[in-house]
Amino acid sequence: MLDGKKVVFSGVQPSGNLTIGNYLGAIKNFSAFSEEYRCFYCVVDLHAITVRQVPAELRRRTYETLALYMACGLDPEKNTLFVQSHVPAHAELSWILNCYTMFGELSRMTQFKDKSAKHADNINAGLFTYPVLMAADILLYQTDLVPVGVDQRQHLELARDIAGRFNQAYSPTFVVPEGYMNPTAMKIASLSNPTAKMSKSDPNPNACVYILDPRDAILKKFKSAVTDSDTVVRYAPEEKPGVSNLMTIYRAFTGKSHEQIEREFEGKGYGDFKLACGEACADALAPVQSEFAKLMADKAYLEDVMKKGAEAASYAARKTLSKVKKKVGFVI
Ligand code: AQP
Repeated sequence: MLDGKKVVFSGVQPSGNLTIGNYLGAIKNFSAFSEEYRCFYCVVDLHAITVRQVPAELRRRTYETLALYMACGLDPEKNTLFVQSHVPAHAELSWILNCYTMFGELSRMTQFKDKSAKHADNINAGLFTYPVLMAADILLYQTDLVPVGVDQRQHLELARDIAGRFNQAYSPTFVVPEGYMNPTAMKIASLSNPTAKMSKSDPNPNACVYILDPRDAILKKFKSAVTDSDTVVRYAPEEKPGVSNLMTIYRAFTGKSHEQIEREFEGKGYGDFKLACGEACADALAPVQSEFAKLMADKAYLEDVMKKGAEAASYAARKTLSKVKKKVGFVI
């Protein structure tokens, strides 16, 4: 609890152009918590450097990610919006928690295995200990609820284990957080390979629809989405992963159920369905894109939001960090 409210924390890496996976699985859900919870939404730039970034692009994307948070409805007066590297407590707690996390636990993380395979020339220690930094992000704010996509479930479980272990070794210190996964958009798959996650770092731009893609690009990407040789729009994730993924996306943008979608496209081909998906997506993203353009035109305002956010986050984070330091026996 902070200020008498339960706490929500989540973050997005500025590691590429944000996709509709990031939007539907995470950011779109964030504003629903703003009234009832004390919300911290972070641009996790420390995480982003676990994979090589071009410095100028990382800097630009950090502003863009913050602007996208706001364009997606996060009011900086009601939510603490900040950049991870502006609050040194994240890195400090991460080091301490490293000493309470087992090598074996980190070795089992599937994201580490996937990213090591993708970046075989740069399997750095940061990539390995990424989940510990994520645990520090969450635990610093005594977070109750973490809205994330299903790909983060394993990391969240580890954060819970680390919190429990620390609490057990000393005395209750951290709130053990729960995940919140939007049941309608836990995992958005790639449009080119529907058995893989849509990922902003995917080198194939047709695999992803980016939040900032222009309307014609969105329509084109949906048109070329991989489906199957059948013609029936039916939800069957194992048998028809491409069509089922498009149905998940269409449902998330329109609120229609799978049954309604199946009825809507009965007797029609995939062409009509893909066009409807593209239009629903482009229509939903249009207001986000125009708000984003306005925000990006005012860098001073974005910097003011970052600064105020970092101050508010640091204040909350320091409380937990000094508690932790005392418990482990540091002279403070
Ligand atoms: N495809 C997805 N479907 C549903 N949710 C998703 N998220 C990411 N992809 C999907 C959710 O978006 C939030 C922010 O993710 P992140 O930036 O911290 O890193 P990530 O999960 O590794 O996302 P990406 O897009 O795949 O980034 P890269 O390519 O840099 O690794 C998280 O809540 C995540 O669950």
